[in-house]
Amino acid sequence: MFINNEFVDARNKRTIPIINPSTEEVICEVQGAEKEDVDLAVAAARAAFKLGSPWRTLDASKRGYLINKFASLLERDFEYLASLETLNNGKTLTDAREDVSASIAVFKYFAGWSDKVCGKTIPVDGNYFTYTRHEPVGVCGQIIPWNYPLLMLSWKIGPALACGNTVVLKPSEFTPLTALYSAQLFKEAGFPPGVVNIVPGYGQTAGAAIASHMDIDKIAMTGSTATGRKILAASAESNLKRVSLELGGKSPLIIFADCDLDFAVSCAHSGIMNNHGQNCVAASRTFVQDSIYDEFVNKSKALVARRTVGNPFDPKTQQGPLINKVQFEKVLGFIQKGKEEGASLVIGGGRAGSKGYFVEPTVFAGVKDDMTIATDEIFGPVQSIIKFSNVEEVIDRANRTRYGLAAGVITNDINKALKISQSLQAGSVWVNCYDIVTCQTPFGGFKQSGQGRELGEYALHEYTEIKTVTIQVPEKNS
Ligand code: TXE
Repeated sequence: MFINNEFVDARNKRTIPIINPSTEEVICEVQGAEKEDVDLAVAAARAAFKLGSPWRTLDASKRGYLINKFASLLERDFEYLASLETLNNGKTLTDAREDVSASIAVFKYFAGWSDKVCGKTIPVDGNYFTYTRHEPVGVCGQIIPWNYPLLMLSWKIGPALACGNTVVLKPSEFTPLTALYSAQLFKEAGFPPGVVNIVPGYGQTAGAAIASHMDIDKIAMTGSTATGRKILAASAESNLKRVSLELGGKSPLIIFADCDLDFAVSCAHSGIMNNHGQNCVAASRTFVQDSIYDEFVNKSKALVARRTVGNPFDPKTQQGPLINKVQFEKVLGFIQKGKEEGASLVIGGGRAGSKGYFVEPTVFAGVKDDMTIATDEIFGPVQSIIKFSNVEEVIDRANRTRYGLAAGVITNDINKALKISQSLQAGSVWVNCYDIVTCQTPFGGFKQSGQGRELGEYALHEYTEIKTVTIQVPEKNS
């Protein structure tokens, strides 16, 4: 683990085996942080945050310079990072390269914000001069998942550093390798010791220790809704640390008969199949208008039949393995449930190959709103195609979910697009496109998909405290 700019062992020397999901073989062992290791990392982050410390007294523009320097080191080690991500996560090398590019963009974007986080002067009543300061929150605990390991690190650490915080980040116990590799790049870029600390470890131990820590000021987490609930409860029961959560989804993509059908089929296909369906905004409920339904299903089947599954390092591969045995069995369990509950299996539905956690890309038709595959987050390459007839009905059905992360609509009718985008309860709505997430735009969920927003200017609010300073003045003039 990386504490105070040094790699150190866990106090109790326990390690975690890291598995290659393509082969089920152990790549290496990493240190498994527990509470006492988290305590050390928090102490380092707290010391780095002390008033008068090198980090607190650094010019804001210099923070931006260091973040940019770090981004340039990611660029230098681009191929290594992409390969490491593919080895550890199983996503295709093509996708891993996109993730590294996107992570670099996120760091560069937030580097630019470093010296632009400003307060206001406010014309208050009375003889007072009042201004606000946007101060860093302090020590930030950050817990990230396994589906986009480096990218999630960038979403968390980028804005935290831009605003002047210090960080204790726990990568997923399944995918800590790119986080550990980039740890040394923070040192190389010139960040003072203790500003960024990386503690690989299990959720129930290291994660829980972060969530309930009395000396962590803010926690940001991406993962399941169940874990999000635990984190909120731990905050309430410890020190009421600030909490931002990015959780699960069951996002609707609504396709009207007036669309360009081939485009809609391909958009819906990549909307659910990207990253093997292990994507919080996966278009996991494909609503298709009745008059084009059968043709849509046939074309979706044809597209899935051509999808190449296999070695993620092969440039021809479009889909690698799922992340681990638990997810593999969970996804196959959902497929079984879909069949039992009466959905019609159009293609796929089984394991692909005999080694590694590969699942065939799968399409279900005839899916009803109350079937488990239409209500629960599957997090696998399973498309559920659902029939609808009109605008009012589909809005109501699309919103009937506990989640609210994302949604999409495909139509050539601007009025339908506007009505749908106003009516859906989702943090992101895409019209005639899907899964367009950029570093400049806020991202987060309505309802049980989370709290707060990441990316864009909005992310800065999650990483700053606002202080109002009021000074008595002898006389006030307009
Ligand atoms: O998630 P967890 P899992 C969803 C998806 C998936 C399901 C389960 O539906 O099938 O969650 O995945 C840490 N205190 N998403 O079990 O457990 C954990 O170590 C503190 C959606 O892998 O939520 C990891 O670092 N931390 C999602 C992180 O939480 C705890 C991405 C996420 O793991 C903890 C991943 C605890 N008690 C899964 N328990 C998305 N929104 O993109 C676990 N963790």
